Amino acid sequence: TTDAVIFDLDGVLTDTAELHFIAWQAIANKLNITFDKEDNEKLKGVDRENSLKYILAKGNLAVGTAKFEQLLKEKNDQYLTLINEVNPSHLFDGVLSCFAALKKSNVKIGLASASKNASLVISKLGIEHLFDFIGDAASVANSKPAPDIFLSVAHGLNVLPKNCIGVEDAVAGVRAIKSANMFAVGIGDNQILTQADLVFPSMSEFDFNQVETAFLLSAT
Ligand code: G16
Ligand code: MG
Repeated sequence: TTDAVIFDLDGVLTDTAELHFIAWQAIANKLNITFDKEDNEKLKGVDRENSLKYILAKGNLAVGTAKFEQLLKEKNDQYLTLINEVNPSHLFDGVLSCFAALKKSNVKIGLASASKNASLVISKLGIEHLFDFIGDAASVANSKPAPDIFLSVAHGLNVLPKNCIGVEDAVAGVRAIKSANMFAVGIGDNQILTQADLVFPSMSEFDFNQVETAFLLSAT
């Protein structure tokens, strides 16, 4: 049985990648490191510290701890300014009807985002009341592709991981779901999300009946 569906945020419920991109690009510019859309793709689902490490490595730049912390803060300050503009119109099509279908089936809804700003974005989107549990990225030891955040959300929802379905748009996120021993639904390109058990091109195509059928079949 499906006890819960646990969603990723960026790329599944809304597109904050563009805002992360603007904020990281400002940092990279200052450091004279080129940072383009292709780089940003690689940072999807990657936590803040590891994203900065990626940018510094690209520029062959080493910085001390204090400078590293300052850059993280600068990036986040700008990101916070940008997400201040997020509103319910930024919610991806299909999310509300998907959540309604889950509620109707008495399936719990969880959030497993790598973002420490996830709760803020969720409230800006106007959907916080629809979640049974929102994971805290700051409290888990290992970020995606480690299973930690998905496991902590299952725990917070008081359900067993094997009865959970995870929904992700990033390769590292799908790996995290599979490592957590959950059924993985990918949102995006099935040529890229090859480890997912089922893939939909976007949330508007997410069909809970189809997901449940595939999940039940995979469990037998
Ligand atoms: C998101 C984004 C990443 C971002 C990370 C951490 O992950 O995809 O690009 O670096 O959160 O964000 P913050 O700096 O706000 O803690 P997810 O898991 O929601 O796709
Ligand atoms: Mg994502």
